[in-house]
Amino acid sequence: MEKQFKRYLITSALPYANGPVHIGHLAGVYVPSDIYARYLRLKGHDVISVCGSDEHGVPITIKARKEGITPQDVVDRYHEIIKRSFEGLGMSFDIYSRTSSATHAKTASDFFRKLYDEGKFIEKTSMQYYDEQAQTFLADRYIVGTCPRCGNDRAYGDQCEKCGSTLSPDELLDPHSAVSGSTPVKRETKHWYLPLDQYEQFLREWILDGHKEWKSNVYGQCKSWLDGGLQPRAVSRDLDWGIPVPVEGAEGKVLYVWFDAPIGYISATKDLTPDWEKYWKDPETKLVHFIGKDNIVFHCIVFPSMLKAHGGYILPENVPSNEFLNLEGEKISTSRNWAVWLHEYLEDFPGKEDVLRYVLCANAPETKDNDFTWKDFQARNNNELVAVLGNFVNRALVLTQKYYGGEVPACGELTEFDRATMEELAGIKRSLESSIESYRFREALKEAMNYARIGNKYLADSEPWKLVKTDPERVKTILYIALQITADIAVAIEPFMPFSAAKILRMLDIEKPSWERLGAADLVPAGHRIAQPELLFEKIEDAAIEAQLAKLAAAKEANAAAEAAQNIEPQKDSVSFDDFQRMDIRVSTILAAEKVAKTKKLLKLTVDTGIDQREIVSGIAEHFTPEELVGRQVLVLVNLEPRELKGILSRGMILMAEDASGKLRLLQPNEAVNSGAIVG
Ligand code: B3M
Ligand code: ZN
Repeated sequence: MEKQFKRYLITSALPYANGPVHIGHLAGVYVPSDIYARYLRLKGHDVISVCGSDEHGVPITIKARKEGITPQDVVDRYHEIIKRSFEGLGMSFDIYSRTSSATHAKTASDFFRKLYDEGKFIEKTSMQYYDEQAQTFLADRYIVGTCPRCGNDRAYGDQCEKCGSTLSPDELLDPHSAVSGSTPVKRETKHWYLPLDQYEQFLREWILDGHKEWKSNVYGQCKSWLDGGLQPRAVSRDLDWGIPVPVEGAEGKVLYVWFDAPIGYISATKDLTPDWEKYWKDPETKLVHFIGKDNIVFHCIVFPSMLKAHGGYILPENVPSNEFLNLEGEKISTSRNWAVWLHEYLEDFPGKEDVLRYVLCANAPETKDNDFTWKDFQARNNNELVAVLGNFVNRALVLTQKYYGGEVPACGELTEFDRATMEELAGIKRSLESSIESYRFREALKEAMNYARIGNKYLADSEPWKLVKTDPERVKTILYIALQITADIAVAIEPFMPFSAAKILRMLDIEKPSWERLGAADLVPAGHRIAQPELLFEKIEDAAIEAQLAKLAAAKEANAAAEAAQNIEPQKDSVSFDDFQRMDIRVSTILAAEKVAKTKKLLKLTVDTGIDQREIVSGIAEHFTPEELVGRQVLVLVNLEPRELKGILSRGMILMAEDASGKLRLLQPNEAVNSGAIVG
């Protein structure tokens, strides 16, 4: 027998308030957690779902520095964007809090202080990079240098983004500070560490023996951490953004963001209800953390050790975590803008919140990384939501209007076929429940959609539109059943697609039935009058998809340009002033241009150098048409040794600027000048 719980506490990873939320976050964490919370509420459980912005940590200070604003400005901006976009998507958090709140500062500070007072930390000094010019210790991210693995000279002290290696600041060659650019020195600094090694035994028993039911990706990661042996982890940092370490002699030190952030779940609960303790301290509460796979160690190893060290708190019953969602075959990347941002989606597709929820759940990376493509998004909308779900609901409602003026007909005697259909429907509830309760939401969504599939088949096979002429009594029963299925759908899809569920209920003009009534034979009673039907889903046209693909293409182009800008050729060996003086560069005017026959790249240009008129053969035919060149002023190296090309004597060279992508641009004086003017 599975343990029964009195209440549920659901947490969703707190998004960093240094950028908006994208579909990867949604598919990995938020869509699943909302499905779970809505389902439990429908079942009538005592459940709260908490979330909030994670507003501390180095990336926020980096963003602030880059934009010349304060970290507070950064988090204020993104907290708003994230909160609003979550609301737009119908996320049903009972509270969306933030870790810069006063409640949180106190909660996290007290938590640290208790552990400190009880001697649960160890104090250690170590040598860390210090920027003497800026007078600050440098977080790993603030140290830039050359990657020892791939030679990238823009690697960070914690990671090289070019080759993906995890680094430590000591491995970087030629390290320098991202704050001032100066070369940092090593300085001694003191920090507090949570000795995770002391919690190994507890963790082994609790997870490896006690939670074999956890998803294999989560369990597997925990096992490999534990098998690798745990080390003490620093829980403080030298930084001026965060919650101050609440002990004497800790000036300039703050709590490490991964120490304070999970405590944010507790603070959020406090902000939600004065009754918060029963959710955190009563073993009859089921605590479930929804997180992304890069957060597993913090939620399964570090935070439980913190809770254990503190005492008095319950531990999570489960930590469902998904794999990653890719976008059009590539890793989602915030810095490369390779993402579908929730707030932009909501603007681009108003009224289609459920479509995104549907697609992200139907295609969720539950057991392996998965790919989001706009084509698949369109196909799922058009072939599943419109053609199956919308179509069934629409037919049931429209036929009821048409035949009975919207009044639900009475159910007559059931046929064999009716009974078989209802039996099939009755089976769905159980498997839907077991899928959701074991965090298999893709499977659950398929089950929920089965109501519509079966409904469609029921109507297609019984053909009420034909029978209405020959057996009108029978049609009443058929539509009565079709309307009950419609109501089933409203209940079953609510966790997944709350907007559409509400719309169906409005069209049926009934109150939301409880989950337990799912499958009941009288959800929409005979004689009740339904409202006017509207379309539940609309087809998504190619143009909308192409616009999204164009957005991604633009991001790709911008990335290529940015990358090209980084690949600057190193400086050439120096030349003497005399060497330079020997080059005779003149402003010249192009008088004529034509392609050199039988070549792809060559143009024959006739130029007025001021000295004479001459011909120059230039390999620029793939970059410029003859027409766009004629009449332009350019710079010409006129004393370059003449050279014969394709039978033409070329006397000089047109100067061009070439970027790293190989694109050429002409150089011309900023205002017209006489041909022959000397450049130097
Ligand atoms: N802010 C990390 C992340 O978004 C983080 C989660 C905190 S949960 C306590 O990946
Ligand atoms: Zn590298």
